[in-house]
Amino acid sequence: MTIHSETATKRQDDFQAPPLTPELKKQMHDRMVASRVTDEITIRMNRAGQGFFWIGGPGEEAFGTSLGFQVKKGHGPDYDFLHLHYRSNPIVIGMGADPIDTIRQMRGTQTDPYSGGRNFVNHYAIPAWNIVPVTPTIETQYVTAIGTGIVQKRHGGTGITIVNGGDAGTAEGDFYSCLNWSTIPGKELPILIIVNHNKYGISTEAHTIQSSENLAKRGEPFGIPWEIVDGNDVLASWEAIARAMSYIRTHRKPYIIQAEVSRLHGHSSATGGNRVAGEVDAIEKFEAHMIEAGITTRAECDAVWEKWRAYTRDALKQVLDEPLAADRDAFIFKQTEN
Ligand SMILES: Cc1ncc(C[n+]2csc(CCOP(=O)(O)OP(=O)(O)O)c2C)c(N)n1
Ligand SMILES: [Mg+2]
Repeated sequence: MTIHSETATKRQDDFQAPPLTPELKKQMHDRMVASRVTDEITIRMNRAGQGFFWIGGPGEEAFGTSLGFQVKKGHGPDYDFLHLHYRSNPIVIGMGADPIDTIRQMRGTQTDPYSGGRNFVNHYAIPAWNIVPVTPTIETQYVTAIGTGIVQKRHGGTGITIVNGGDAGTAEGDFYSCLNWSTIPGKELPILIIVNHNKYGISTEAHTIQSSENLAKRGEPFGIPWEIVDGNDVLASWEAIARAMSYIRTHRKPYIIQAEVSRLHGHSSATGGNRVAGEVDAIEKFEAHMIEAGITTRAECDAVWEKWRAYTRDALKQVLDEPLAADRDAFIFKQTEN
């Protein structure tokens, strides 16, 4: 692990992340599998004509769940605000969201609590947890994050703003607006700026567009501490997030994490949604670690997969009987009501 800031390094030298106990690891594994299985069933729904477009986060479970478990969850400026993107289901399911609600949004039912069936799947909006509405426009979340960052700077306390997005999006000006606004002298903002680097923007390979694979370093001229972490590794992700959060909660200043992640099913249903060979699978990696450490067994892991597969199968059956969003719903669930 290398942290690229003298201030952060000095302060964080003796930093101890909250311990990842065996029990916590098992709970995290459970939510990682829940998230993956939810992606798998929503991909199948798309294929079966039961939902019209799929996009999600298979491959981002290690980093996302590590984040979801460390969020200070609640409503209002004393708690963390989350400005997420369409691959953030591991974070939200990690925070405790029920997979049936993701299936509802995929189906477009009135019972979808995030948008009443009016938005794409994995486009969350959860007022009780400060999850502001996810938009399909990439990178705009790095600008809305400034708003809650300002509120929290003025409010004080330990609540922070978390913004999450992809590598290609950092080429848009919104990313730099976030760096700029969060480092105004004396008015720095408590924002955890995350870039999930999966090496693609839809079908464009990052190396054909970006001058460097190191996007986090772009915070350096702004004086923002940054680090790059293996986002497929739970232990490394857990520690990086803990370190960053501790810095931001205490100093009320921004911090950048670039998480190297896999993209296990391509971009979305627009590119087919098939499983991609040759990418590291974070859940397989975590299971190997836990089995090796004697925390769990292969049979126990299989039981977790089977539990969530049965749960999501039953959930889908239920959701297929629920009413679809209707024309009249166009004027309810407006963002102003969140
Ligand atoms: C403002 C805006 N421009 C373009 C698009 C089309 N678009 C959707 S996803 C995407 C690529 C995003 O890549 P990246 O930021 O790396 O995130 P990833 O999907 O790889 O997680 C683009 C260009 C969009 N949704 N919004
Ligand atoms: Mg990408």
